[in-house]
Amino acid sequence: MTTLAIDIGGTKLAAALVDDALNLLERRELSTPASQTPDALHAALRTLVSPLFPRADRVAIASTGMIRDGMLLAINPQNLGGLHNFPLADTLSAMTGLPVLAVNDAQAAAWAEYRALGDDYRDMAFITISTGVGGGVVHNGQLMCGTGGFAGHLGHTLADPNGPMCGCGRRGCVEAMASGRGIAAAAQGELAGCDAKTIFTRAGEGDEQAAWLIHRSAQALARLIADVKATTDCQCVVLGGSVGLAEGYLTQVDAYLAQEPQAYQVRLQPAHYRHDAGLLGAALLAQGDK
Ligand code: ADP
Ligand code: BMX
Ligand code: ZN
Repeated sequence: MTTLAIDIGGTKLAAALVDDALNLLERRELSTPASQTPDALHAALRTLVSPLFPRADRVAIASTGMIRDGMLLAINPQNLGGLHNFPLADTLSAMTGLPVLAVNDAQAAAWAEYRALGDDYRDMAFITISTGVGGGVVHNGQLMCGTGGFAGHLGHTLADPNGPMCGCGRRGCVEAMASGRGIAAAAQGELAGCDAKTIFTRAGEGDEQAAWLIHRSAQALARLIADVKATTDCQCVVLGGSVGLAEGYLTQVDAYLAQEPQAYQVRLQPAHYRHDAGLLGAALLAQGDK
């Protein structure tokens, strides 16, 4: 069977045809529309999947937001151009005529990365540092989704009670400081208006403010990881997303984590499936693997 896997992020939309052996047969990518209207997302998804779905047997979606009964409910609507909710499964079902499974992007990625770890692992966490900060937890071999889909939203735990407002309505979330948007939002002076990718480039060129913004993100991440270790006693934490996978980032997080007491130390590694972890995790779940 061939799965049309779709990954809906705050910055980019990706889609790929995936076979049962998890090979990516064809992959496409578009920017996520910044409009607040569901119509814009609908149109972008149609453009993305139209060339692919005639060759697919089912659809598997990994999407930013809390996914409940096939609906996308934003915790942080700012990450989706202000869009609060969107009928994800119904939209793709009407568009393709195929059966549809939808799951949160970080939960999906956690499952793919857990399966890539091997038999010695039962407890792990995946954290994406991307437009937002998302998370997925596998506990005793089971992917935690929660009764309402909110489980593992690690980016909305508290980093600093005096920190910046988060788009979820809470002050000082990890996401508000450590995510791509959080890094960009704190930039001042000549870096004001730059995105996180540009800030990483500037840090590489020796810009002190850029380096400080990235350190602040890595430090918030390390504290989050120590909290996750204390909550789940996970055997490893896998980092993904374009910020999480950026050169040198994981090493900085690891260095901050090393400053925590021994009990909070945990193995950190980059996502085995790199930027495709969400796509492949959704495909695996649609294959009935869980
Ligand atoms: P999404 O959130 O849509 O899944 P990404 O994982 O690509 O997408 O994350 C988008 C964020 O990552 C943006 O804030 C962007 O500026 C930043 N980014 C993209 N590429 C890089 C890079 N090479 N290095 C550092 N940050 C990056
Ligand atoms: C936000 C939240 C999570 C998501 C995470 C990473 C929304 C719309 N999204 O915390 O559900 O997993 O961002 O998403 O509330 P990404 O767009 O950075 O991949
Ligand atoms: Zn928040």
